[in-house]
Amino acid sequence: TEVAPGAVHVPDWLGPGEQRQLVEHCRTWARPPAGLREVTTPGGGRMSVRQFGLGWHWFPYGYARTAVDGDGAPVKPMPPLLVDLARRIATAALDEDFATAAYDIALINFYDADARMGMHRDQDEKSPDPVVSLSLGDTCVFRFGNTDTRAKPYTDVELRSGDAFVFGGPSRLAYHGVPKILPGTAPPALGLTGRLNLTLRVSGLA
Ligand code: MD5
Ligand code: FE
Repeated sequence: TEVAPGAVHVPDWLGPGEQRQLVEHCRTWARPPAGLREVTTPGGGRMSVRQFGLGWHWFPYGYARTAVDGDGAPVKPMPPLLVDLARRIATAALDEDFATAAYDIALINFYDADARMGMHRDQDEKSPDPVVSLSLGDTCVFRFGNTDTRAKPYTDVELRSGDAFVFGGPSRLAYHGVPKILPGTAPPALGLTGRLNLTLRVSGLA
């Protein structure tokens, strides 16, 4: 379903078995060193979403190869399985071939029942290639806005466990956020309380 030009929701991209495997991988990747951590904003606030990176680590507002605002350890490598997923999903969703695109970042966000992500744009990547998002666990309300302002108009979409979403073309720099998690909606077989979101990106950095 195309929500806006270049913004495509692909429900149920991952089957139940693939979702379980990916949650297991995330548990492993989230362990120290350079594991899941809290992110502090330049204003001294703390994001309610906890996060870690593979390939690169994001901090407000840039990328590093070490967990600069965490334990300082080298970031784990970008797993080939995520590179492959990103290339296949972007190619399936958009009218362009991303089979060799240089996906080199996975940012993995964990939302508990009360976590939110405010409206923002992802503009710390130097490449225009699409961002591929995968959702696991609890359903969320995802708010897709517009390119000009963080205010209305926007479209609210529920993202469920196993869904993919691709942000490319004119939607690559749109404002977006996660105003709400729907607690207790994760598939029971996942054994996950809360929501995991993987965003697969091309840094365009050396
Ligand atoms: C999430 N994550 O579900 C959200 C949505 C983030 C982030 O926003 O930065 O980690 S994935 C959505 C996304 C990524 C890049 C561009 C756009 C949406 N977009 O243009 O709407 O945890
Ligand atoms: Fe974002």
